[in-house]
Amino acid sequence: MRAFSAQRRLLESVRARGRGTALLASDRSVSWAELDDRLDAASARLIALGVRPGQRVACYAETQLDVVVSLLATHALGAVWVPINPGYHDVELGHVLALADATVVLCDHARLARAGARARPLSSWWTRGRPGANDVSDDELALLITTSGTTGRPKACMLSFANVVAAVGALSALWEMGPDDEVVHALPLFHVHGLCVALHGALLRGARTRLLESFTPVAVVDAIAAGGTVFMGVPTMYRRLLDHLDAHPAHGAVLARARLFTAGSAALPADDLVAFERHTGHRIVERYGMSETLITLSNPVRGERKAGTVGRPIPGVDMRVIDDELQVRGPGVMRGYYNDPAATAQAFTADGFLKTGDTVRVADDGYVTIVGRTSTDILKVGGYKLSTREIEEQLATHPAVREVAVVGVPDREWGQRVVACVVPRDAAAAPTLAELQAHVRLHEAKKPRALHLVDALPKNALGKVQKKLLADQLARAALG
Ligand code: MCA
Ligand code: AMP
Repeated sequence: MRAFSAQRRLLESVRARGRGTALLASDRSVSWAELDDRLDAASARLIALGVRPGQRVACYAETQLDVVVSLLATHALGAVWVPINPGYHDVELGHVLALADATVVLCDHARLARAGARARPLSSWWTRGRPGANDVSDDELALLITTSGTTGRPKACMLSFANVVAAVGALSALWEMGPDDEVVHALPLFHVHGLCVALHGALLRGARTRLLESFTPVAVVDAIAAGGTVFMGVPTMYRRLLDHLDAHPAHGAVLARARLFTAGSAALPADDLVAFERHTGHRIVERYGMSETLITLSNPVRGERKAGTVGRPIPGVDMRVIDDELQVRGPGVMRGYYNDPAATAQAFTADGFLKTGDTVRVADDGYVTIVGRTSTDILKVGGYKLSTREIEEQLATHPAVREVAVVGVPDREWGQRVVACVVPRDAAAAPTLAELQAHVRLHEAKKPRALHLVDALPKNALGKVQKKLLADQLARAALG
């Protein structure tokens, strides 16, 4: 008998489960059977809108149930889901839309006007029509995930059905996810962490998902009190949970009822792992991944969870370290960057390993520690990957700015903080931080949080700004 394709496995994991609850949102809950019906209705509507296999369906909306429904409908059609951060401004949105060339852009009402001629309302699936499904092969694209490169423009990672099903399936099996689990989902649905690890992970293993519209510590405590068993978060979320637990230590006993807490997207400070365990009895499982590779390394659920490490390769993943940089190969590694063979060629080695750009240390027992990034042009703020170049391009157009370099300095809550180092045109009329923030028309997380006025930027013999030097100087100044 022929094995199910990856796409079929993904859909069957929704279609075959019946009357139990699949999804819980603030105002309603949906059973697996209802989800199945809704995805049929949504696929009929997508077909009516002209969507065919391989075409892109973009989604520019806040977290809500209909995002999940349309995602699944897109999977059923063999079309490609392109999530867009709803916090994006026109420039960022324009880049993604130009890149994806989507047939439709599903939007919530607040965003319909911004998204151009192909925008359609996300909800209102109740039009009747014949549901569509197209079987596509494992190599066909399921997702295009945009990610910051070292230039101002994003790149899009091509993730196939096989990538998603094999890699997420392996990880969620390792984490022992199952129908008794309820995932407390507070992550954005437009990145790999929230979309693949949390949502697809739950769907593939038959776990319920409780969608929170946004993250707050109280919402997480309440969700676990109501039956949530698994929480996946970025380190900023754990920092905020810890502040909350310091103020309300009794809530530690509520969180203790969960089965599993995981962290990733940025380094979880070892102190926070220890403090969280003291409050809740739970030792967070830290893991590591990228939009380009899905999750490749994880601490174990059974076995030692080592603070300050991201564990070891998950089943199916090969890793090696060349010149301190981690390289990985495995079932989750993307097919390449969409319509960008040059960037793709640069990202891979000749023998198919992806160069992660992360500097690592490997202990004798094989546990890996992420030490930093090889490039100073990429920052992580609250788990969001940012390109300094994109921010610099906008700051450079401010009339009071002669030269600018954006660097990241360590930040307890956010991981890194965006700092603008500016040489003003006229020292007597230097720009203020507030002026620069107002000038940057990008997602909030990309706005500079501090301004450092300088007479000149340090440069090497080739005239390139020495960002590492700047960042080190600023970090030292902040400590002193
Ligand atoms: C942003 N803000 C800041 C800073 N940065 N304030 C002070 N200092 C900063 N450094 C403020 C802005 O002013 C704005 O405030 C707000 O934060 C908007 O940013 P946001 O990040 O949305 O903040 P939030 O609403 O407070 O939410 C924090 C958050 C969120 C819940 C931690 O950042 C988040 O959901 N992060 C997850 C990102 C993620 O999923 N990454 C995964 C990538 P105002 O409130 O005034 O608007 S996938 C990945 O990395 C790989 C595959 C992996 O391994 O997972
Ligand atoms: P993204 O492109 O948003 O998918 O981010 C991927 C990057 O996030 C990786 O290359 C790492 O730099 C970082 N990252 C993910 N998980 C971890 C972790 N557990 N510890 C440190 N860095 C991480």
